[in-house]
Amino acid sequence: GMWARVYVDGELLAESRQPYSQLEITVPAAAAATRDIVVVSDNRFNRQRLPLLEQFFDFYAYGGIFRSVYWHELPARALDRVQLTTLDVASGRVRADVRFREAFTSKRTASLTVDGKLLPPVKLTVRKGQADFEFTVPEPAPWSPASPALHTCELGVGDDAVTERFGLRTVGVADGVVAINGEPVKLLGYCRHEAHPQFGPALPLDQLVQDLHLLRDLGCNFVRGSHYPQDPRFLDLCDELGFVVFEESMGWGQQVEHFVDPVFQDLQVAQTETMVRKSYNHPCVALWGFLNEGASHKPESRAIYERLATTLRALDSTRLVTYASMHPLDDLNLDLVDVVSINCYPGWYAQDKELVAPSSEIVPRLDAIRASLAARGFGGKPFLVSEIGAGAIYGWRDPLHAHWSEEYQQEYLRVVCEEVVKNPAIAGVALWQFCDGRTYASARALMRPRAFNNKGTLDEYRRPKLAYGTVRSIFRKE
Ligand code: ADA
Repeated sequence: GMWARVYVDGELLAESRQPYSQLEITVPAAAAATRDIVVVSDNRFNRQRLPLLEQFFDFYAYGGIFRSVYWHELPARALDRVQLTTLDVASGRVRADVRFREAFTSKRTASLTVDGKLLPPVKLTVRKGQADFEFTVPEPAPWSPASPALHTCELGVGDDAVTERFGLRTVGVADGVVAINGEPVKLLGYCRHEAHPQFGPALPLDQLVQDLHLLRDLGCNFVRGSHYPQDPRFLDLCDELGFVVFEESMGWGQQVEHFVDPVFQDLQVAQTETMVRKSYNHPCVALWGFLNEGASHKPESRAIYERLATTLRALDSTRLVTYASMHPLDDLNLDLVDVVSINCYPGWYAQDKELVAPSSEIVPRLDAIRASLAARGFGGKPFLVSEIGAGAIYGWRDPLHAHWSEEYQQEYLRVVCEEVVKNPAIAGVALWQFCDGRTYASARALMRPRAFNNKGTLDEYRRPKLAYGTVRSIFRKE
């Protein structure tokens, strides 16, 4: 976070320009018994060095090392990953795409162990470091939110082996909503930032577990990882607990000046590729996204939106492509997506400043957005409310239910959740947001008291606000 250089034995080996992404470095062998690794990280804003990050983002760009660091000692022609794709859920038929770390061409015999059971050896024809084959899981159990069964596959080639955990499931669309294994699933959940006052973005495992237990308690089955790929351990837990995840590469409100910059474009594509390569075996991930609230209503946005959608589909055609748009009435790129995801804040950033009861704006606004989408030919795609919410300062109670009071937020989220649950035309919601999070006050000081985004249903220490019980009772009934 957010930019880094890695030196080994005093030599610069790598530079990281993809915040929240996995960085892999090949360290050359050396005779010395001990090695010296230095990571220099910097979270200052610098458009040239780090074009993916901007000062106007509404989340704090923490510095330092966010995620676990691993050292692997690898043989020559080591395996990289095995991408597993469900071909048939019922029979447990799976396709395995094997990638080695070197682009060699040869024939190899691999050992294959699935769920601890040794299957017959596999003959691999490796071309430019890639091979594929199919196998059948001996005792297949489908993955679903209600029953998140997982399988493991260990592939051994020569002196190397990799283990991948995966789920047997398909993602599609049925009855205007997202479907897992053909079964429609109404998505009820939250947007979540990886942040905590004591840990920054480097959350201990216990905190990841607690976050998911709170989401489960709230009756949620869905998380949008805003606005960057979440910790891989969090996705592991989502796999285990049966959450459906919308994973997106890092973006926030980028404009035409970014879209026309070739360096920005290439990095945007590169970080999106890294995200897919890291997450493809997580059954929890059902939706791929990018460029949260970019200027998708401008013609100049077309090229990069098209490139990103194409990149996602080329790397993984088994999931749904979307992006969170804040331009529901004039977005120019919705033909590219499988799911229309709309961020909107009726009754918070109120349209009508005179309104006495701002929450009365919510349902008419959602109806108007859907009508406009239908009129433009997007009515057949699932409609997901990818953000909606209102701010409340923890502990601020007010009998007049003023803006920023817990009561105001409670009433707001009640109206939203009731509408989402009862309206079959809404595929789901990712409420904004799970918990309060540190941001910058520079550009919007009067909208971000404490320099926090205060729209959490919990505060930054995960203390529930009044709305918690309200969301919980509505979602849990569903
Ligand atoms: C946007 C944005 C969020 C947050 C939110 C808000 O929708 O995607 O990150 O800034 O607005 O609180 O206004």
